[in-house]
Amino acid sequence: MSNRTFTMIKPDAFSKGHSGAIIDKIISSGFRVVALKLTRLSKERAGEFYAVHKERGFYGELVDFMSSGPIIAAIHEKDNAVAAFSRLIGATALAKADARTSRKLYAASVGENVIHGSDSDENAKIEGDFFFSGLEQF
Ligand code: 3AN
Repeated sequence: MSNRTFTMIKPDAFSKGHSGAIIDKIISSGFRVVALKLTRLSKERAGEFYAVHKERGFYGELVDFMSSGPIIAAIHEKDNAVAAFSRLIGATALAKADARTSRKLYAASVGENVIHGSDSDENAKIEGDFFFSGLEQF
């Protein structure tokens, strides 16, 4: 089991002023920051990141939203990171998100849900490599 996961704090977190609180919660929950950057996705790069969802009805909306403003991309480390981070941010289906998770507190909908977390060790590596390179030594 890998001890790293990848996250993006999404444009809605910035426009609503919640990005700082979300990062604070991640760090105070014991995740070490391996890499972190404030950046922006072009439509093309957002489309590439979410290519696995290309056939889904919400793909265009997702690409537009994710390229609409700044994001923070980050890699975090903790024991059993993927599962621990998923619990921390809350379920995609908001009705199932635990109280006090970032999604329960701040998400407006299943699409505009303030934060992404990798769903497997394999995807954490692929997604982290999409934004960062040369991190093996850290
Ligand atoms: P997650 O990334 O939370 O595991 P997925 O993999 O089902 O969720 O979907 C990827 C992303 O696509 C979600 N984080 C969400 O932003 C967006 N998304 C999922 N379902 C919808 C939907 N019905 N309408 C708009 N966006 C959606």
